[in-house]
Amino acid sequence: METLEAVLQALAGRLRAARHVAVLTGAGISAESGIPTFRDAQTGLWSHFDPEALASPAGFARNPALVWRWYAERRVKARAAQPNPGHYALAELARHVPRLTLITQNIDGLHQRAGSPDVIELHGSLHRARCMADGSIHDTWDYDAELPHCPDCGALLRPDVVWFGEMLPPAALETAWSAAIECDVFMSIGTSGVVEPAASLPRVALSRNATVLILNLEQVTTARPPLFTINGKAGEVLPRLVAAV
Ligand code: BJW
Repeated sequence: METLEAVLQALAGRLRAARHVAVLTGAGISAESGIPTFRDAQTGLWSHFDPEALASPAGFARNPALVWRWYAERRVKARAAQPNPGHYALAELARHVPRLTLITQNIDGLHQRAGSPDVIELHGSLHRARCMADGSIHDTWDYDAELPHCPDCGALLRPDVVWFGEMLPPAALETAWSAAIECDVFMSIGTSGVVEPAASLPRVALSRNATVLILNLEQVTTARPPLFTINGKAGEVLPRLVAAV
């Protein structure tokens, strides 16, 4: 079995030669910032809440105040959290490769706060709300209201996130899909890889002969070249990888 150092050196070589690197991140990269993941059995957000009830249009229609309370708690937690070495390492990597497309399923804004430019947010943002009537986007709203309303037209606002059964933002999905098709190296970091269409992106990259890394605390797939897998913490592994580039 190859040592972690050997895998990191091999990957660093691929990254040095790459013209385009694509990175997909999930809840795992923010875990070391203290933000609970979705599916972690002990501490995951969804061990306390029913996701279908909260992260779906039907759930919001049924109990908008409960859904808003869930997102308000998460927004406060995200604002109080700090980016961790994993977020910073990806921001640093962008300065060492000709082109890096950073795609995230996270809605916490921590990549941006770590200095990553042009983050592709596949599932929206905790830090925006959307008017239910005309779709207008709001960066601030009445945070104290149990049910915030649009300052322009008075209609109900909703979190500007993507719930189950909803389409992803078309431009973000197209950019992510193109990056998976075109990149030389694709890194999937801290995601369980069960939620589509994001889960398909590493497979698309692999089918186009990119080098693919799956970095996760747990075993999520079997290694076979050009697929690298590393079981470890993103906040520990990514700084070592970027230092080797
Ligand atoms: C660490 C770590 C450390 C921990 N270091 N690692 C095709 C087949 C089947 C179903 C579908 C399909 N196409 C579409 C669907 C339906 C559905 C879907 O995928 N369902 C699946 C559950 C089966 N998809 C959709 O509905 C999507 N819409 C769509 O496709 O529209 C068209 C369409 C609709 C209907 C039918 C067909 C087509 C929309 C998906 C939207 C997902 N939204 C959410 C909520 C966003 C807002 C919010 O945050 O509240 O996005 S759900 C939730 O899951 C959230 C996350 O972004 C997403 C992914 O979770 P993630 O990031 O992977 O987190 P975890 O917790 O699952 O994993 C963390 C991982 O980190 C773990 O593996 C740990 O081990 C690891 N880890 N610490 C490294 N330190």
